[in-house]
Amino acid sequence: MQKLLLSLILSVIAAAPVFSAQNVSYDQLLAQLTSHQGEIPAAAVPEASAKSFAAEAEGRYWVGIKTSAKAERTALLEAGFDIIETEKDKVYGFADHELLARLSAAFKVETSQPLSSYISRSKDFPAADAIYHNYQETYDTLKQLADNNSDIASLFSIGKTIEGRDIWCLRVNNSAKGETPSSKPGAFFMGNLHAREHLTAEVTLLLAVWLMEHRNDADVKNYISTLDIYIAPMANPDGAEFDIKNGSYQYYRKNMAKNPNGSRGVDLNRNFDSWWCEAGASTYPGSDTYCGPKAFSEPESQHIKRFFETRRNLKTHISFHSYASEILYPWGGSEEEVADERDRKAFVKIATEMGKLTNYEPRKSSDMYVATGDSADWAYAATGALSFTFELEGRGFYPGAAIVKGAVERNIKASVYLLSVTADPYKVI
Ligand code: 0X9
Ligand code: ZN
Repeated sequence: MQKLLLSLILSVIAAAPVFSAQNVSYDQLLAQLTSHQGEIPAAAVPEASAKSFAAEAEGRYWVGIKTSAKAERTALLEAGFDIIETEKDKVYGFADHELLARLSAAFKVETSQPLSSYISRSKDFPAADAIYHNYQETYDTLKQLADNNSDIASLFSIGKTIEGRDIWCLRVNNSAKGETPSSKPGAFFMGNLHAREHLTAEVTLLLAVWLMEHRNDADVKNYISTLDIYIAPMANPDGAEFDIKNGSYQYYRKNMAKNPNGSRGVDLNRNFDSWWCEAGASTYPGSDTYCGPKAFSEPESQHIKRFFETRRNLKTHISFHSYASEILYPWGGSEEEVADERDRKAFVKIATEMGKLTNYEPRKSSDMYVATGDSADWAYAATGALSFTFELEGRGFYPGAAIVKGAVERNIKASVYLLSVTADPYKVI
C-alpha cells in the first residue's frame, strides 16, 4: 500500500509546471528532477487523510484477492479484474461496485478499500510530477529533436487516435525520412500503450533525446547510419491525457472508445489479433482488460498494426509498460514457448542481457499470467520482429519524479544494447 500512499501524497501538491521545450537537453530534462524532489513530503500520511483520487476513482476500490495459482490469476483477468500487484498468495487491483460484487461471489476477496475523490482544476501532471511530459510537451520535444537534427531525424504520425490526436513517432535514419521505406534493419520503441503508465513515455522520450545528444559517439553514430530507428513515446495519448485531466491521477488504463453499454475504453493490450480475447481478457466492456468488440477494433491498434506491416525491415521491438521490473518475451497469450529454436534462444539471450543492464527479471511473458491479444505477441507472430514487453521498475503507476532518472538511464542502456543486436539479432546465440 505504500505505493498508493506516495501517489496520493504527490498528487495533492499544486504548483505550476516547469517544462519548456526550448533548447531541450537530456541533462536539463533530468536536472529538473532535483529541483522538484524538495517538494515531495518525506513522511507518509495516514491512509484516511489521503484523498487525491480524482472523480474517476470515485466508486472504485483497491481490492486484495487471495490466490496463488496462475490459472486463477488468468481467470481473474477474464472476469475483468486487472491484476496490478502480485504477491505470493495474493493479488491486488481496482474494481468498481459491480465488479467487486462479481469477484466476491467467485473469488476470495480479502480486502477492499474505497477510493475517495478529489478534483483539482489544472489539466496536467500533479506539480510534484511536473517533470513528466504531457502530450503537448512530448510533441514539442520530439519536434525540436527532429528540427535540430534534420539530417538524421524526422517526425511523423503513425495515425490518429479515437479523439483525433496524432500518435507521434520520431524516426532516426540518416538516409530515409518520414514514411519513406528503408531496407536497413529496424528497431521500434513504443511507450504508454496503457494510459497510466507514464514512466514508459519518459523512458522512450528521453531515449530519443539521449540518442540525438550522443549522435557523434562512435557506437551511436554507427547505429544511426546502419539502422532504421523508430521511437513512439505515446501510443495511447488520449488515455494518457485523460489520466491527468484534472491535475490528479485517474488510474486509467484503456483508450477512449465509447462502448455501447455506456462504459469507456478498450484495453489496447488485449485488442491485437493474437489469440484475441481468449485467456486473460474480458468481454465485459467496463473492465480494465476489455478486449474490444473484435480484434483491431481500435484506431490505435490498427495504426500500430499498419506500422509494423508496412515496415518489414523491423527486427527488434520493445513495448514499454509498468510496473514489475521484468523483461518479457513471447508467448504471453499461451503457455507454449515460441516454436522457432533460433528465435527462442535469441529471445532468452537478449532478454537476459537487457536484464543485466536494467536489473529487471527476464522471463516468458505468460509466466505470471496468460493474457491474449497483447501487442508484442502479435508483432512477433505477424512480422518476426523480436518483440519484448518491458515492465519498468517502481511500486505503483505513479512512482514520482525521483524514479525517472534511474529508470531512464537503465532503460537507455538496455535499448542501446537492443540496437547493438538489431542488425543481426541471431549473432548473440
Ligand atoms: O497485462 C498486460 O497487458 C501487461 N501488464 S500491465 O501491468 N502493464 O498491464 C503484461 C502483458 C504481457 N503479459 C502477458 N501477455 N501475459
Ligand atoms: Zn501496461
